[in-house]
Amino acid sequence: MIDLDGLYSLAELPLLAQTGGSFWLPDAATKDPAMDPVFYLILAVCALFFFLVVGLMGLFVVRYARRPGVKPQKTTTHHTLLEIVWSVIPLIIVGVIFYQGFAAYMEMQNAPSGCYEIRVTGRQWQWVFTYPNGYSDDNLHVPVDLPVKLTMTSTDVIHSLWIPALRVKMDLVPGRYTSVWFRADKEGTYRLLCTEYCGDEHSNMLAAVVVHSAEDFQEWLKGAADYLTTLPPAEAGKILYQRRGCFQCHSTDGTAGTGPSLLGIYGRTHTLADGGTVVVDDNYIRQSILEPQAKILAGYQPVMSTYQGLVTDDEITTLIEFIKTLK
Ligand code: HEC
Ligand SMILES: [Cu+2]
Repeated sequence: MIDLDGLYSLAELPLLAQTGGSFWLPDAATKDPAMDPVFYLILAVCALFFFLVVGLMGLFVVRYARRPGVKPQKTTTHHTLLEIVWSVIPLIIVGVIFYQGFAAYMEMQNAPSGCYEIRVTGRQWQWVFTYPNGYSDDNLHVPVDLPVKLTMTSTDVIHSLWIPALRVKMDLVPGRYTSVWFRADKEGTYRLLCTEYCGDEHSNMLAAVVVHSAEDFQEWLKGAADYLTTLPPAEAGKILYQRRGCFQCHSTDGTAGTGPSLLGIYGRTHTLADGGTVVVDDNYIRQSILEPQAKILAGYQPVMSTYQGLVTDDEITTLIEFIKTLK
């Protein structure tokens, strides 16, 4: 039996504290983020009008309060110049905000050519980042100074990728692709959150963004998948069980969660929701991972979505070996 309080626990996912930055925005890990000036412009306009409106209101309440013995006088009902002024000034302000916002939005949407591309899959409740060499990780590793484009989709419900330090935020929608791009210009580790309420464990749908120097990144990418070949399969499977988020629904100590515990299931005969039975063997586990909806265990909801494309055959083998050790 492998000790599960090892390295790869959820508690380890860095809930990195915000450092630097202003009261309003965290320190940017990217040069000249397009949205910052727009944000401060809108904030300034709001603050200005807040004090103007509330200030005048207070002044008028005092100045024009009803007093005994003073009769209300007939006042002007209409003042063309004033009306033009209070229409045109806001129109100009709104026009400026629109222009600034639209320009920033276009810059955020249109990725430059030559981006480094990473595929992102959101699922309940885990991020999976797949690199051009086919390796998938649960954290986002990127090279510094290179534009990176994320092509994203979801296997279940809508999720939303948010990296405050890089000023990007975009929904992941099942059945279609969305994308964002950024260029990190400061090495370091930043936080990535899901910002679309997506079920029970939404608040734990976190990941780290690790910005490496160009050489470190290549080094990391070469070595990242090594554990699959260097560790015994069952231990590699234990790491994958954490990295692919199986632990969020399946315990290894016998307690049932969203999904059944994986403790001691190997070799047992299970009853399915349709009344049939199945022996838990390698093929059944493989099918449970790739086509979870094919055989539903009695007493559970069909909420596990497919890992098709998110685990390789070798990875499935290690997961099976890991499940076998859970006795
Ligand atoms: C969102 C929650 C969720 C996640 C994440 C999840 N599963 Fe499941 N899984 C379930 C549920 C619910 C069932 C039972 C219903 C069914 O059979 O589909 C199940 C069933 C299974 C079964 C069959 C269990 C049995 O006793 O018959 C296996 C094996 C399995 N999952 C493996 C995995 C592996 C491996 C992962 C990670 C790669 C994983 N699951 C991720 C929810 C989840
Ligand atoms: Cu989510």
